Amino acid sequence: MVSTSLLLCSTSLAMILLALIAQHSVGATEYIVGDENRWTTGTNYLAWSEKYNFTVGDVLVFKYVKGQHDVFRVTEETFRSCNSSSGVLETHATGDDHIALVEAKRYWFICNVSGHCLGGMKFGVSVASLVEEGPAVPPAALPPPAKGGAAAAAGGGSGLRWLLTIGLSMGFLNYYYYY
Ligand SMILES: [Cu+2]
Repeated sequence: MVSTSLLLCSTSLAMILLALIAQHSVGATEYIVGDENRWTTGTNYLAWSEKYNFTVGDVLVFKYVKGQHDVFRVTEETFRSCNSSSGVLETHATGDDHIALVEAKRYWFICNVSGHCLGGMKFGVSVASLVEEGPAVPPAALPPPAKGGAAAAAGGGSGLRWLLTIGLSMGFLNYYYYY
C-alpha cells in the first residue's frame, strides 16, 4: 500500500515536471488574433492583446476573408495615427497570416483597409524574452545567474535539462524499487 502510493506520487511529480519541460522547450504558442472573432471589425483588440503573455517564439495568426482585411506591422507612431503613409514594417494579405514574434520588444499591428484601423482593428503586444518567462522552479534549483542575453538563454536551457534529469531519474527509481 505504502509503496503503491509512493509510486503514484513520484510518478505524478515526474509527469508534471515533464509537462513543464514540454511546455517550455516547444516555446512557440500560436495565438489566433481575436480568438473566435478572428481579425475583423467590431472586436476589441486592445482587450484581446491584454489577455495573453507573449514570449519570443510565439506566433500570431491573423485569420480573415482575403480581400476584406489585411495586416500591416507598423511603428508605434503609425499604430497611433493609423496613417500608413509611413512607418510600415511589413504587410500581409493572405487571409491566414502567420507572424512570428522573434524579438523581445513591442510589436504593433493595424488593418490598412480604409477606416478599419480608426475603427479599432489595431493592437500592440509586448513580447517577453524566454528567460523572464522561465519555468516555475524554486530559486535554489536555478543555475547561477548568467551574464548577457545569449548566456542567460543558455542558462535557461540547463535549468530545463536539470528538470529533465530529475524527472527521468524518478522514473528509473520507480522501476528499480517497485518492479
Ligand atoms: Cu480590416
